[in-house]
Amino acid sequence: MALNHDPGLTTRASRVMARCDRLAACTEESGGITRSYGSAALVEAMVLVEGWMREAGIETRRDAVGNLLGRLPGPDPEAAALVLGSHLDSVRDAGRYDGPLGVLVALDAVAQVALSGRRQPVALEVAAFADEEGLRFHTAYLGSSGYVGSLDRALLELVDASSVSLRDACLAIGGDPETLSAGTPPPTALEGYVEVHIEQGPALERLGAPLAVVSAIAGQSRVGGTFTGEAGHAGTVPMDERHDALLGAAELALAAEALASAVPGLIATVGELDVFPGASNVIPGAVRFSLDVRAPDDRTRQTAVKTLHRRARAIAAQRGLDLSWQVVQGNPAVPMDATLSSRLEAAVDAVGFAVHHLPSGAGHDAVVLAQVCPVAMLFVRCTGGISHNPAEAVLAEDVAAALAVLDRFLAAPAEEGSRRERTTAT
Ligand code: HGY
Ligand code: MN
Ligand code: MN
Repeated sequence: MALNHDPGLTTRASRVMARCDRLAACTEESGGITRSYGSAALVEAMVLVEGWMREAGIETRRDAVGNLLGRLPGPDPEAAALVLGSHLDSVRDAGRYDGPLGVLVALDAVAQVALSGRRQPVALEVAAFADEEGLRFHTAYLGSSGYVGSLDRALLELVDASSVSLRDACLAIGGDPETLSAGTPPPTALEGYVEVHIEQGPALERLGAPLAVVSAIAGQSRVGGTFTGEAGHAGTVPMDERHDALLGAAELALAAEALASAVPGLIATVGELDVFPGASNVIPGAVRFSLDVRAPDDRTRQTAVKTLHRRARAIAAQRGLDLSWQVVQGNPAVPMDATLSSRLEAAVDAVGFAVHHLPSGAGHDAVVLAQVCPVAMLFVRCTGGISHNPAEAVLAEDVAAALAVLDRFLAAPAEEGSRRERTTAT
């Protein structure tokens, strides 16, 4: 079903895309999009989005970890809020839609409610989370964890590659570390969380469909470690006398690939290798690595992390290396809430699209919000399934489709509410 007959939606979709382009210019590295927690680039992006919220008559605030929140009050100031949003931070050399599309579609849909003057039974809160990717401090979901009040205060002492603490990054983005873990809205104040996000995979393109309702989010383990060997002269140390840390890390990366290729549903990636001292004529003395392991089934993922830890120890022993290994983060697989998802499905159907369901291999802030309220997600097709890559792209008509679905989704409770009022009134 093409929505291009609705000029309003087409115009709104174009505005969302233009705003994604504008946010893409907020970057800490020229020539690409990089926006990490606490960076001036993220501050700039937050200021832009806050301006767009205020233009729409939405009250804005920042919370203790620096998230930007825009609230459309409901009839009862104490009423729970339905939260819609995503994240504004990015990975390194990112695409422009991973995160911002979800924030800006949510903002546009809530702005539409404000414009309509329609009474909502609950407050609507647009959340622009300040850190989902964990690029700078290697712990994902800092923003949403701070929002729900589950952020471990010990993380404030983490330092980045330039020895800047997470505490200072929090202050730089307008957060207030001293009040962290108090939680912005007490968990009881959330009616639910809905996140629109690009699929970051090829399934929707293969289906020829613009949207899908997410069924579950895969569990994720993040490991940080270091192989330490012996730096030496590349021209003089015989091959059989070396303790080359990089070769240890390379063997681990290949072992992770082999294991994940053999176990159904398992995905494993060594995404980072920092080589020390990092000179062409020096045998690597130490290599810091990251390992990302995911699976829809938690037992599969946890077993894989243990297997790879054993393998890493064997590689270190065989090559005369030391090994440090730390599971930095572990998030269980998260099923989406059936009731909230069925409301999303009904909206997709009512707008005239087939209702598809997809699991998410990527992590999302919904993983954290699920700790305190029902969550649901809507995927938007992305070109070639490409993401975490500057080539990330979406179609304006698919953005229009997502807007139409959110409009319908937000209208439904009001109708239900008024239906409830009518029945009680009669
Ligand atoms: O890593 C992820 O799955 C997400 O992009 N944070
Ligand atoms: Mn994302
Ligand atoms: Mn991402």
